[in-house]
Amino acid sequence: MNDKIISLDRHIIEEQHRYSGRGDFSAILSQIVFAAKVVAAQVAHAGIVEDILGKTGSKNIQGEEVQKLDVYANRLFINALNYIGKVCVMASEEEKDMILIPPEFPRGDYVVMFDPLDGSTNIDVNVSIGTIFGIYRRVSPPGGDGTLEDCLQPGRKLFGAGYVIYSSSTILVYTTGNGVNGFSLDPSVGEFILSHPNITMPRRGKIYSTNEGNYPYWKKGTREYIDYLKSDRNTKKEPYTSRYIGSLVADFHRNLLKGGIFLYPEDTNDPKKPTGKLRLLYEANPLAFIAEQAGGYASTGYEPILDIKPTSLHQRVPLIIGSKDDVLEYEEFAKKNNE
Ligand code: P6P
Repeated sequence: MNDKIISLDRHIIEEQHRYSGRGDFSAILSQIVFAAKVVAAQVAHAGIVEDILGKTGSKNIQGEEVQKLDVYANRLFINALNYIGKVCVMASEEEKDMILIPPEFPRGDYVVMFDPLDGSTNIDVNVSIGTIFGIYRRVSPPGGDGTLEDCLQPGRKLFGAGYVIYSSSTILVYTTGNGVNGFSLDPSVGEFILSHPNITMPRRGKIYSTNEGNYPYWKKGTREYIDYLKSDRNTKKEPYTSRYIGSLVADFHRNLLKGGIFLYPEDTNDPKKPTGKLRLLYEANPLAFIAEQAGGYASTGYEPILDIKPTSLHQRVPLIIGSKDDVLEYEEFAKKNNE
């Protein structure tokens, strides 16, 4: 048995001295880890346990069919965080409004945003899915309920962020602003163990990830960029490789480790997606924080994702994220988008 094993719990404690030190943030992360372990166990059996397969027949506020596992994961993260006295307000993709702490529990100094189970339409076809989370310190006065202002902070203010990918193995990747580390769940002991220390994203990749079915609806510069990647005119002098899973966490995780660029640009055809499909608060911002901490970059094509001042809980943004030189090169092409 390797005595150099670093568990996630140990890593969180060792990181703790870098911030408040009171253990509040560590307690939040530990609760997220607990909920992720429970979700991982359910996802592993989703193919078997009929009662959480298939749709509830209801739709979430995005108007999307809600899979039972979505509902389950959402409740799990809320109930894991609302009673510990460290959180004052939460927001979830599955909840129309911000989530206040029940009156019987104390309010804390942190704000948690999360997408409990992103890519859930892939559950029934056994494709990797994920949880994405971001953690802020509150900006409203201590003690009382959290506010919308607490939720609408720019990504640049993130205190911590991470994701869990439920796949052939369950991996949790997180940052508190001191680099990015990945931990693999060892089901035999039920612990996340450090497996990807100090993740850094290659400056330039050779993979691009996007839904090319939307090509006709993209703006001029975006179309020209994808054509450029598929030609020998790009810096690699050969076409990039196309890899698209259709599950954001899975596509992001691969590009984080191998390098590459993921694009979900604005879509001029779908009135629901004039500024893209993905959500700023609990999808783009946490992944952008991780990308920048790993030496990558995330942009709308026109500005850094992390600089955006949010205006609503579920606002969508174009998301161009990955290897820094690739994303910067896209920004040059995007200058033609509004010609
Ligand atoms: P499209 C999954 O539904 C999701 O929210 C992300 O996980 C994924 O990146 C994106 O939508 C895929 O969208 O339009 O290509 O199916």
